[in-house]
Amino acid sequence: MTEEKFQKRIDREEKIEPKDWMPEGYRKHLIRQISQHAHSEIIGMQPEGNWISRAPSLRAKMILLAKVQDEAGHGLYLYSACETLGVSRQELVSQLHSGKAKYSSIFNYPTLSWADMGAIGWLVDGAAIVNQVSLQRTSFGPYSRGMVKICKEESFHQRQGYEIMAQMAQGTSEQKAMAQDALNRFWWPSIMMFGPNDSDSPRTGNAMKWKIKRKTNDELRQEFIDKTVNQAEIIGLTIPDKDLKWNDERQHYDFGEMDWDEFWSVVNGNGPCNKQRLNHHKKAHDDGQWVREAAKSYSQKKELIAN
Ligand code: BYC
Repeated sequence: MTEEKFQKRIDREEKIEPKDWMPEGYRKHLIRQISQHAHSEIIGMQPEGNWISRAPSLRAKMILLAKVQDEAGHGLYLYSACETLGVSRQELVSQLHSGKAKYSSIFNYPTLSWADMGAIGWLVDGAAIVNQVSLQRTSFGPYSRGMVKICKEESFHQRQGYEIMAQMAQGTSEQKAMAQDALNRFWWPSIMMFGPNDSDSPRTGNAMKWKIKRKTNDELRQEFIDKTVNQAEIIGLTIPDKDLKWNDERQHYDFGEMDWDEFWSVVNGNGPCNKQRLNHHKKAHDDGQWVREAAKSYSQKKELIAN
């Protein structure tokens, strides 16, 4: 098949499946994006895992524990989808460890208080949903199907975060201040999750042509902001952006400029927790070596018996 025929399949909205012919660029683009998405889910367990043992009630602890486990599951769906493209899990993990593969910048910020669990669920999962709802229609079958499952769980995550924020915002003045402080620290990093502006996004052109991405970084960012402003107002918290203002003509909120130096510094490995996150992952991976070896010998033994 030629690239031209492949493009026609994409334009007809046909899903591309792992054994179908695909241009090498399409395959590589998907491996990059899906693996970075998987790494984000797995590294994303760390900031919240930090609070499991300090959750303020048994109910809160059970919910947080379930949420963090869900993130592990999302990572596994995504690694499996990525492996259908002919890359091994081992290769993907070593790309993460060497710094070749990125993961979402948001997980390089520390979680300093219980309110941060609220801010992450509300804003980070909220931003992830906006992005992932659009990815449900991505052109690669396994990625698209994975997104459908993930979105269902993600909307529960967003609600549990918003519930924490709403409760704290209605609590004592100290609790309200904690919620506002978490919003102040997580607002801009959440906006940064959508990536560079379209004019500075080298990957968007091919991603849109191949319908891997269905909406651009700026379109999704605007969607997230439009939907979140009202949620903040309902619970009486203030979004830390003095330029945030409804624009009647555009029928969207106008908003301020992100700190792009901070964004690129975090993306390039120099955020507040980049080293800590990666070192923790490397250690957990090394500590798990015996489990992988045991599983391998067990399956070899089973195969021997079966033959
Ligand atoms: N952070 O040309 P661009 C979750 C990189 S986790 C880091 O716009 P693209 C959750 C980008 O990779 C959800 N890097 O690229 C888990 C590229 O570098 P490379 C995570 C970023 O791919 C636990 C370069 O900058 N979601 O829900 O078109 C608890 C140029 O960018 C970032 C996904 O991964 C960033 N923020 O667009 C709670 C969604 N932004 O690869 C929640 C899937 C950009 O050329 N991914 N870069 O070296 C995507 O939708 C897209 O890949 C992105 C970037 C929007 C992230």
